[in-house]
Formats: sequence, C-alpha cells, structure tokens
Amino acid sequence: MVTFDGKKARKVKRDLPSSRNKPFFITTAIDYPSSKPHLGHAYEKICADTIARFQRLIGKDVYFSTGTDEHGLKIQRAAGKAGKTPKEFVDEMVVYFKELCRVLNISYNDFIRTTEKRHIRVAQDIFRLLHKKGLIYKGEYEGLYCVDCESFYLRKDLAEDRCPVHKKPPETIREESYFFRMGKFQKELKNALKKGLVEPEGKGLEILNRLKEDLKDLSVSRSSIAWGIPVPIDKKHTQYVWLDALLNYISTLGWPSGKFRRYWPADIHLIGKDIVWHHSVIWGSILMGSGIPLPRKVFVHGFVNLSGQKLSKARGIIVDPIGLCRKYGTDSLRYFLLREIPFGEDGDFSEDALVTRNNDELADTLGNLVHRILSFIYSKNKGTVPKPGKYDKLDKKLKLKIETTMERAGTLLEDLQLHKALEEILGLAKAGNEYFQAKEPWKGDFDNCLYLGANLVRSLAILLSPYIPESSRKILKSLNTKLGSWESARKLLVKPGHKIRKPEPLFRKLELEEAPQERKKIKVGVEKGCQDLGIKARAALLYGLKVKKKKGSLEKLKKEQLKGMRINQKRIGDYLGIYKKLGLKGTGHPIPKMYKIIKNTGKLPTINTVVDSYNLVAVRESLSVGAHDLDRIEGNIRFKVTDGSEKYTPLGGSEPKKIRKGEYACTDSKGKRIICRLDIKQCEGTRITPSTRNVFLYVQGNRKTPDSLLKKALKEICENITKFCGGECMVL
Ligand code: ME8
Repeated sequence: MVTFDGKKARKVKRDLPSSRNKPFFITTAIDYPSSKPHLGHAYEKICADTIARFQRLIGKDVYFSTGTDEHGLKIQRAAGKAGKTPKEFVDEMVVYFKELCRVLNISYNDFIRTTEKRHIRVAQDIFRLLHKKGLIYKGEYEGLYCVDCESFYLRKDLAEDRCPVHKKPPETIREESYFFRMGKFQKELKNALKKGLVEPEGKGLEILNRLKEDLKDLSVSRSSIAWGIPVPIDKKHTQYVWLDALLNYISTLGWPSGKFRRYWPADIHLIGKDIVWHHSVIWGSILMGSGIPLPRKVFVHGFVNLSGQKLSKARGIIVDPIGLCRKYGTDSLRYFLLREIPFGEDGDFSEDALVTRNNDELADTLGNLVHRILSFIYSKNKGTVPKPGKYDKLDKKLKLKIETTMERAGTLLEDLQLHKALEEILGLAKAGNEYFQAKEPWKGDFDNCLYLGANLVRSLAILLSPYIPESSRKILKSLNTKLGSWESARKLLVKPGHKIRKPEPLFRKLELEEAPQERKKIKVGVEKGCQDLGIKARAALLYGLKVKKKKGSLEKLKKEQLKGMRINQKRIGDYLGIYKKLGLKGTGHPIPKMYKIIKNTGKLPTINTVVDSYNLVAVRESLSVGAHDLDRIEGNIRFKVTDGSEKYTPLGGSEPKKIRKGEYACTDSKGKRIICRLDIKQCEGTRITPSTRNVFLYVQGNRKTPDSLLKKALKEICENITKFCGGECMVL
C-alpha cells in the first residue's frame, strides 16, 4: 500500500489492518507484578513490538497482547510484605507495567490482567470443561514447591537441594488437590515438539529430552492459597496459577467467540527460556484437553544479563528500564537491545555499550546521513526535492541496494532474525553515507544525489520503523511524508518538486552519566574466631570508578616505585605464623611470589588500574590487600574461620570448590560465600574488571600489624585508585 502522495494532495488510505488482511496474533508472557518491571520484561516487549510492527507493515491484521499475571503465592506474599491486600498491591503495581509499555512505545492491542472478570470467566470455563471431559480428578499432593517459579520440583531436579532457577530451598507442600491428566498427552506433545512447536530448535529438544521420562499428571488446584481464581466446582480450592495465567492467551481474544475465531491459533507466543516447559507441555496439554488447536510457534528469546551477571532482585542486580529510557531515550534503548542481542540467545546489557552503539550507529551513521541529505535539500535547494537526470553507476548501485535491503531485511524479519535484519538496514545507511561522499553534491551537481537521497531517507525510515518507531516518525515528519508499507520502501515515491520540512535533530550524542546512582553501603565485621587469631581489617568503599586495563601514568609510577623496593620479611612471617597456627601447611603468602616476579621481570604485573594501584602498596608494605566489585557483593562482609560448608569459586572458575575447615577468609552472603581466602585468593564472582564501577577494598593485618600502618596503607591505596580511576572514596 502506497501512502506517499507527492505534491498533489490526495487522500491516501492509511496502513490500517482491514478484515481482508491475514490475521497475525502475537503475545508476550504476562509478567508477575510482584515488583517493578525489569530490563528482561522490557526486552521481551520490545522484541514482540518489533515483530508486531513489521507484520502490520507487510499488511497483516495484527493482534498483539501483553499483560500481567496477578494471582498466586508469590504475589500474595509480596503484598503481605508491603502491608497491602493482594488486590490493592497488584492495582498499584500494574501501573508501572502499563507505564513501561507507554514509555517503550509498545503498540499492543490488549493489556490483559488475570484479575479481570473477562479472564476469570475463561479460566473457570476451561476448568469446568476439562473436568467435564474427565481430565480432572481429586487427589492429594505432596511436593517441593518453589514460590518464585510457582512450580513443583522433583528432588532429583533440584540443584544442591535448591531450586535450579532461583537457588532457594523449595517448600514442602502436602494437601488435597485436583489433578489434570497431563500424562495422557505425552505422545501428542512429543509429536508437536518434533514438528517444531518450539523455536529455536535447541530449546524444543531440551523439552523433548525431558519427555523421555513418564509425564506426570499436574496438580492444578491449591486449597492453602486464597489469592487465586476459585475452582468452579469446589470453592475451597483456587486454580493453580499456571492454569490461570496461560489462559490469558485465549481470554484476551474472548474465547470461545469474538476475536478468538479470527485470531486463534496464535502465530507467536514470545517467552523467555525459563518458562518453555510451561508453554509447551502444560499449555499444550491444556489446549489439547480442551480441544483447542495449538499455537503455531512458541519462540524463546534469550536473557538479558547485566555485564555478565544474571538480573536478580535479591542480589541487587536490577536495571530500571523506565529510568534508562529517560536517561538515554527510548529508541536508543530499543535499538541497543535489538541490535546487540542475537534474537534467541542471551546477551549483555551495559550502559557503556549502549552509549557506544548510540553514538556510532544511530548518531554517526544514521543521524548523520539523514541530516546531511535533508539539510542539503532544505538549505541548498529551497527545501524542494530536485528532478533527477540520467543515472550514473553510483546512482544505479544505490537504487539496487535500497531494493535488495528491503527484500533481505524483510525475509530475515519474517524468519525472526531481528538482529540480522537490523544489521542489513544499517548497512544501507552506511552505503548511503558512502554514496553521498562519493557524489560530492557540494560541488554543485546534486540533482540525482538529493533525489535518490530523499528516497533513501524515506526507505530507511520505513525499514527502521519496527525497531525505532519514534525516530522513524520524526524522519518522515521532516521529509513531510507518512509511513508507507514495507514493500513500498523499495520504490522511489518521493517525487521531484516535493517540499520537505525543516529537519529536526534526530539523535544526540550521549555521554555515560555516572551519578546519580544509589551508593551501596555494606558493613564489615570480624567474627570472634578471627579476632582470636588477631585478624583485623581496615576497609573503604570506592564509587564511580572508571577501571582501565592499563594507564601510562600508573605504569610510570610503578616503574619509579619498584626501584630499590624490598619486602618486609618479618611482616610476611607474621601472616605465615597464623597459617602455621591453623595447621595450614603449604599455603604461601602471595607477596613473596609477586616479589619474585618483580625480581625476575623487573615489572609489577599489569592487571588493571585498581589491582595495580593496590598491589604497589601491598608489596612495598608487605600487607594483605583485597579489592572486590561492590555491586556483586551479597549482603555484608564477615571475616570468619571457615567451617567447610562455604562456597568458593576461584578466579577463572565457574563451579564452586570445597574449602577446608579452619581457614580464615573474607566472606559475604551471610558468611556462606568466600570472596577471598587467607592467602588473598579472590573469588570469581567479585573480581574487578573494566566494567566495575564501585569497589570494596580492605587492608588486612594481624596482631603485630600497627593500626597506623593499616590506616596509612589504606589511605595511600585509595588515593592511588581515585587518581588513576577517578571516583570517590569512603573509608569505613
Ligand atoms: O514468568 N531477560 O513472569 P516473569 C529476558 N508470569 N527476559 C526475561 C528475563 C531476563 N533477564 N527475566 C525474565 C512469568 N524474563 C510468568 C509468565 S505467561 C503465561 C506467565 C522473561 O515476570 C521471562 O522469561 O517472571 C518471561 O518470559 C517474562 O520475562 C516474564 O517473566
């Protein structure tokens, strides 16, 4: 459908779905509003929105639904903690989820809440239907339940007696329950999975693997949880949250009539990797049992991690997506997530990387191209698109590139390769810049360049509109035209003589804003066992650092200070004396080892600007010093004598190792995780890397170490660090 009308004003048809268009139904998971939305929620909605917008552009009649999953124990408890009734609580929380959609520019058709009447009606009707068909029976359930997953686990599926996802011990639950004969559908489920119900393929295979074992019936009611949809045949029970939440996909369509007949089966259920079982096995069997066709596809996107760490509220690893949009702009965030994370795989978020992509790709490549072309037309040709002459080689090449990009990116988007399609489109913008440069319009011969340039800008705005809708709208506004169909992006519909508007600035170059971050504070304690050994520590917190791998001025300082440096053997002996007292033979202090390296190579190793800053003082004063990423520390710090149950993952390791009993160590996580062993062997989880911003630093001594020395050394290290990494320091 062509919506551009050139000079002659003619009313054109808007690109709205008509009942003749093929329907396309896409859903996201519905989020638990147990706390405010996180970046993972934002990512899923952005991806679904991009697909929905693309499908609309290719002429489909799209129905896109999202919403919130508001029942169950998790919500009931969160409400209790907040001192609210569950309903008051979800009513307050849902505002944030709707606000998230608004800020992210999510073009949903429906936002469904599972506490709405229209949903409760469907959930109860399906329960009744399954019961009537003999697929639901009463029994007793005893099992291990993880509230955070709202799921039961078999003991063998736990990881060290904890939920494998949330790492929390499950609760034992024993009660009367209604069961759904899920086991009956094992064969049909396997067939559906083999036919590709779940994508990417690997995720489907994982489920097929689990289906090698007998599929058990599912407990679908709870008598001990009040906050849920009442079981229609027995009001003492409430429906299991998943036999409530999953039904949102049909209640949003008003099953069994209305929109349901038009849009079902769903084309895509877009979900994260932790709920694939629920969406294939549980949802699949509920649908089969109810006689409803299966969705066409369950697509599993990856997880967004924060600089390599899993987002986790408990561990303080959270990012507020609304805050990010305010800080950097919605389209910068959308663009970053869609471009950086291969769709279907996990990916990393960091503000540094967002700023870099924004500046290099949105501002420099795209913004620059649009600005060059439009402002040239505006200032040098009175805002009028010129009439082209005969095309030369460069013109023909650009025209062809516009056509092939539309085709390739379209195929990739239909195939859900969102990141690859975006790469193609960016390639067109790059080609556009090269074209403009090669054509040298400033020399006076600009007709072809500006005519094709204006059309290129229009095509780019259309192709980018699923990804960065607001920027696309701004470009089209400056160009004085409207959004056209995807297919129309190949055509040269901006005609000679067309008047453009004054170009608006598109993307600003961003700077990484450090503050105002909340400053995390922790306490440091030395337990009695450690005090008895004479262990003492002085600590500081450093904020807002910029850690570099290497810095010239620091290298210079290291070189200067190494001249004639000796270590204090007596002080090292004091540490070793404690090790001996503890019966820990064969454990050396690292300072002599480092000293040996210095003697052999003439250099202090270069690790990064924080570690090098403290190593310098640690070697000279022969003191034990440790620095850790403050944001990755869980709870407070305790120096303790180990009882052997603690977890310790050495640098470079991925699995925790056993630790011997009777060592002394620096720990976090209520004394359960070793962040540093006595011989200053750090753990992997809190290591300092170039993305570390905030640091916990300590200098550790023993009975014989003067307090004044610890204080002086700490001060010098803090000064070094802030000199070479910036930021501020707070001595504890
Ligand atoms: O699971 N990165 O709700 P939820 C990307 N209510 N996606 C993530 C993510 C991350 N770090 N963390 C979570 C629920 N998600 C249920 C769904 S559907 C009938 C019921 C994804 O709030 C997660 O995989 O825990 C899921 O798809 C969605 O966010 C909502 O997660």
